[in-house]
Amino acid sequence: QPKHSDHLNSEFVDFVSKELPRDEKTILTSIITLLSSTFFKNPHNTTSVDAYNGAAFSIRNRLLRRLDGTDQFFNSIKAKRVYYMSLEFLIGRTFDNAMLALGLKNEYSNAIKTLGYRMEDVIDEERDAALGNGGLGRLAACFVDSLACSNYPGWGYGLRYKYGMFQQQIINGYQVEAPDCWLDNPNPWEFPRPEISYKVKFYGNVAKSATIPHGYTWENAVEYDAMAFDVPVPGYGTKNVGNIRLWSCKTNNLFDLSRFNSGDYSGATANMIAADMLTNVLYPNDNHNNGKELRLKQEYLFVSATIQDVIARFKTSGKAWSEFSHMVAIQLNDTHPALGIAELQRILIDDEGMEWDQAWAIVTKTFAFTNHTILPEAMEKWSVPMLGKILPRHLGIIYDINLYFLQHVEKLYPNDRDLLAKISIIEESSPQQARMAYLAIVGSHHVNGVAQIHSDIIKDTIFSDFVKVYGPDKFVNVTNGVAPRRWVNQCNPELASLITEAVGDDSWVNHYSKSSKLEEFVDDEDFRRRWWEVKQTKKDQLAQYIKSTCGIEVSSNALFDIQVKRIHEYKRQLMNILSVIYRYNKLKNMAPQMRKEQVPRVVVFAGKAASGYYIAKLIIKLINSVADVVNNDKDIGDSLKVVFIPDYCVSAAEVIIPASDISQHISTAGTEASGTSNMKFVMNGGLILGTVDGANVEITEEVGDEQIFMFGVLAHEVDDFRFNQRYHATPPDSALQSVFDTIRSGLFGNPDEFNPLIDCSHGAGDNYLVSVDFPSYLMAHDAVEELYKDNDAWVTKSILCAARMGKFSSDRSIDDYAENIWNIEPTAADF
Ligand code: OX2
Repeated sequence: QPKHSDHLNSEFVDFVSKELPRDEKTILTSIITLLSSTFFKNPHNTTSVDAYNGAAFSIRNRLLRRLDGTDQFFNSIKAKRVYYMSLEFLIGRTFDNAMLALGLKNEYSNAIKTLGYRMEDVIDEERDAALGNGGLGRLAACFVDSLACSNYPGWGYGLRYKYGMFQQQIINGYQVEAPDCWLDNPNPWEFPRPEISYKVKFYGNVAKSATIPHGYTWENAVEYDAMAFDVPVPGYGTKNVGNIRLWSCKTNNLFDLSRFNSGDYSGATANMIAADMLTNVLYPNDNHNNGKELRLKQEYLFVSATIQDVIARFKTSGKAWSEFSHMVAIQLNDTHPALGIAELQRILIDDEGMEWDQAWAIVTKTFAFTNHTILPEAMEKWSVPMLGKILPRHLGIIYDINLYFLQHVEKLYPNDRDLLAKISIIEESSPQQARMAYLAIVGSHHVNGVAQIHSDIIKDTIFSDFVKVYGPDKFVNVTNGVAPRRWVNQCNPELASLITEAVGDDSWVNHYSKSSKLEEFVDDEDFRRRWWEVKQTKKDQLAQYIKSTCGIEVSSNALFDIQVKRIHEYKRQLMNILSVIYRYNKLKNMAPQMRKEQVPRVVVFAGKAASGYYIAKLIIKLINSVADVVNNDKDIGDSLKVVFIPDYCVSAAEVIIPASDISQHISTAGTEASGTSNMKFVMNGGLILGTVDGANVEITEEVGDEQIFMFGVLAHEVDDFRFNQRYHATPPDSALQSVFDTIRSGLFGNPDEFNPLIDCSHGAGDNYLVSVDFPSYLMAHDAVEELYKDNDAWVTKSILCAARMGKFSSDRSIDDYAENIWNIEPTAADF
């Protein structure tokens, strides 16, 4: 560390310890300074992109000062820290969120106006940071937001993918993927930290250490460097600023000059390209694992750099190793970072010279594991030969962890060979597979599901053997939540000001249960009118968005019926579009006068399908083919419109969600662990049409079952249908049959193309019970329509539901984790 002169030091200290002035003049000057220096612009060639860059970098400078202050503050009080390890952070945009958090949106808007731009347009210049697939990644983003807003000493750790979630185009009704080059423009929301980088090894072999008694050395490995980028996370209404530290693999040092000199140009860059690949792309699979070698390497690069960084920070505290788990809590966001367990054990033994038991005690007091799914295709398993090749030392450690674990099980349940085989971390298939969920359970002090029904199901099914071994207390529930900052205050300022009025101030933004005050206004006619006007405004905005993204005109007087999420069989967008076909047929068969009396409806879909997921892509095609027919049918007009909005992403969700009258969360019972968009819709005054699944169950408990449209079989009934031969042989009911007939008639194009969809909607292929739930689903739709005719009754439900969503703030989720799992305390930073 260079020593500064006292004089320089005191100036510097003085500068960083003062908050920057918050007046408009200072802000305008900071933007102009950035434009004319950093961005090399003058008043004649500045565009709205430049205005965005100037304002965004100006905000970022404020955030960085606070991030540094926060970090130093938590160091000074030697706070226990929590690290949320996640391969995905679906952040979306930051600019608006940051201005609101700092309470400077008006000031920045005025500065932007002075420069000749409109804030709305400037906000639209920002590219989404789409480093995640769906719910799991967005949850991680909401959680770091809550950590920051509630003053917890917590950071996220992740990977800085050069290409995020692919961009989805719809061409002739088909999904076409294009790369997401989100880093083409300067990114104000990351700060490169070249001084923070770690070596990460792959391949090679292990040998007994000559110096460390129980240790091994890892030799002949290929080494890469992971470098840190810090992404500040603004806290709303607090000085506290959190951080997501993202790792990127360094490549420049891998250029092979000697090969270049000998004319071998591709050889000269081969190693660079291999390194680059490691943090190049996000795997675009939601709830699906495909066991690829590159993915394993991504996971290990992430895990190794993170654990090294956490240890380095722990060491600056000067505390003894026995204090490690009092200073550090690590949450594993699904099994993707589960190798961290083996990595920490390796470092403690091979580098720090500990004995196995001492190291293992530290590991198991540090990690906790969140499970997000019970879908078998999502369970991570790594082929043992592949693990052994890429991470030879870790495979050895996993074998040892398993050995000691199985010895423990054997003591509890002697001679139960079956149990040992079922519970072993190593699955005896050919080749053998390492079950990462099992490693995560064995290496963690707590395991949680993400909604009560899901936490119950994992204890009763996929993890029941572990409950036998560890007892029930290791398995807990933490119901998911969403950040009210983004999902109400930012995306729906119109509604936010109504809530502020009801509550009396804006304290609900960080204390969301205060929104219960809304309930007192449910009989206030003027308030109800304004509540409905807000919904109309948001529907108008969505209608505009639909016009500009799809070229379709929709009437905002229609009922807006929305299903937006990843396309997946278990989420049953297929059942939705089949019901749309049914509705279309029904309208077609009506006398024109009667048709006019029906509640007009706009059915909105959006969502990406994994690039290799054939059925999901075919569902998108069917939706678009149906939309084509329905939207161009003159008889139907505004009675029914079908829209597939392309490229669903966080910033699109911010427009779509506030505009729903009804939203659909219709997964087969037992399959959606939680769902989180359901919470966002209700907070924005939308009602839910849903199954008894995931967080729908707890939302029902909170808002009351008379407020919500629930249908379908229950989770415990599902297997009876799934594996029931007699049921498979039963033909679909007449409504569903008529829909199949329509598809087969060729109305939506080549009917053969859609045969696979018909096959998985009835009989033995109907794994997600579309045909079982279809009749009750149609009835639920009728109930929705009936209620919508009575605007008063509808608005009442809308207000009551929104008022009762306090539980679903991610601040509550984070408080639950902090208290029951991490044992950490919030402290408002004092700097
Ligand atoms: C998702 C789950 O499918 C969803 O139900 C849940 O709300 C979300 O995680 C956040 O907990 N990949 N994505 C998920 O699980 C996995 C695995």
